[in-house]
Amino acid sequence: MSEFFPNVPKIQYEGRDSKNPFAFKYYDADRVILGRKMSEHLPFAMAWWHNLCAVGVDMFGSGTTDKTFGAEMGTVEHAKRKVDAAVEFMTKLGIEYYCFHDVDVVPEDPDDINETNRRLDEVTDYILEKTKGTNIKCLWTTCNMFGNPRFMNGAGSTNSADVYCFAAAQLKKALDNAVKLGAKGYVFWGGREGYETLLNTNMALEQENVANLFRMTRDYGRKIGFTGDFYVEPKPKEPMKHQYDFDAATAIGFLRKYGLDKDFKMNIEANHATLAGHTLQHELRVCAVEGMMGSVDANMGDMLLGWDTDQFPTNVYDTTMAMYEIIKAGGLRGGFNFDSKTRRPSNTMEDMFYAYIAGMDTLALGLIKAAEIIEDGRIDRFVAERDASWNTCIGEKIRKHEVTLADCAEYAARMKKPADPGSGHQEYLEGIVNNVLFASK
Ligand code: XLS
Ligand code: CA
Ligand code: CA
Repeated sequence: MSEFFPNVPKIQYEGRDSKNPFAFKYYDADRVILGRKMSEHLPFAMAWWHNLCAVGVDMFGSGTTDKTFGAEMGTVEHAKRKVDAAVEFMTKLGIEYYCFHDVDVVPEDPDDINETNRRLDEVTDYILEKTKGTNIKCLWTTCNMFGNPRFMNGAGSTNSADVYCFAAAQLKKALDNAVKLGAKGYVFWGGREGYETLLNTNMALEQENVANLFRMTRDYGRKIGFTGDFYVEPKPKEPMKHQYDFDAATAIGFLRKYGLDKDFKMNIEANHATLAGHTLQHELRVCAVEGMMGSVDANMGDMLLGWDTDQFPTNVYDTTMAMYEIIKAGGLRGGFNFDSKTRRPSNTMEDMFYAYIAGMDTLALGLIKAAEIIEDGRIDRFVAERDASWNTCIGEKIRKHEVTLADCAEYAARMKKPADPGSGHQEYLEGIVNNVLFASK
């Protein structure tokens, strides 16, 4: 079979001085950082929907990119050519994982879910056949329960029990496919699980129903031998005005309320973090603190735009602080899924490679720099010193619940006035980060 990307060679690591656009400057898969290979720190994944399906349509204009891959769009033949293109693309970049929604891999039959499921069987068989003998595998799968008009009022949070059952049917099939493809995870992104107005919304009922759908999916998955993680992917808004999985803290609280926190972890997307008014680092820190670090949707937003632009991550400062959190939490259970799309005018096949090379290199550089910050030790030392009072006699007693409020007040009365708590030294610490980032070695 002829190649889909004939102008692109296998991408190799050539180092930071290379000017070759088809080479990694920082991602060196076998290089060992803090005792693990870069490829182990950074299990990269390709998002089927952006890379193989999206053609550059936006609200003001039609597609700019040809993703026909030599077949008529919307046919099973085209679905198979996308599999071929995926394998070539991933092999050339050395990417091991892929992620997909059910309707990314097959065209949905508008009238009969049984026909959609038959197509899913055929094309997932084809994925298995084409990836046999390679190291390409499924990171996570998910269902598109937001695009079709039947989901306009939600899927798990819909007002219609019939639509809810339809969502359940898609979930059941997705779990079957997760087991078939050996996926490490299943993602719930609640695109329509929220509301436009509380005037027509019974929030208590809707949240109860969403939890029930999570529970039934978990039970079915475990029954058929799915041993991976279930993930919730928080997002505060878009498409809905308010989405129930607003941010990591909200989603984790929800899972705990319904006793689902053992089977579920978080899938944190950088662009969703900023839409929620947080940094990616903040969302990852919440996951680390709560023991819910799962997987990452690697991308970035634009601070001047208030929506989900899904740009490739090219901001080294952000990836450094993200990798700092991830390394300290012991790594990801999942991987780094490039839920990113090339800009509409970046419309050549080569642009898809430039984008992935830039994204992979930016995460690799973030990893290198985060490891340097940790090895440098000044920031960790400062935080430990800042909190030193919690290791003193009174500090320890408070932490161990050995004193009452009155005991603390008595201690304060004896002191008369507390000692100066000490400077936060923020600018000094920011200077250290810049020093590590930009000191040339
Ligand atoms: C949309 C989400 C979506 C999920 C998977 O904003 O990022 O793509 O990752 O359904
Ligand atoms: Ca995402
Ligand atoms: Ca997104």
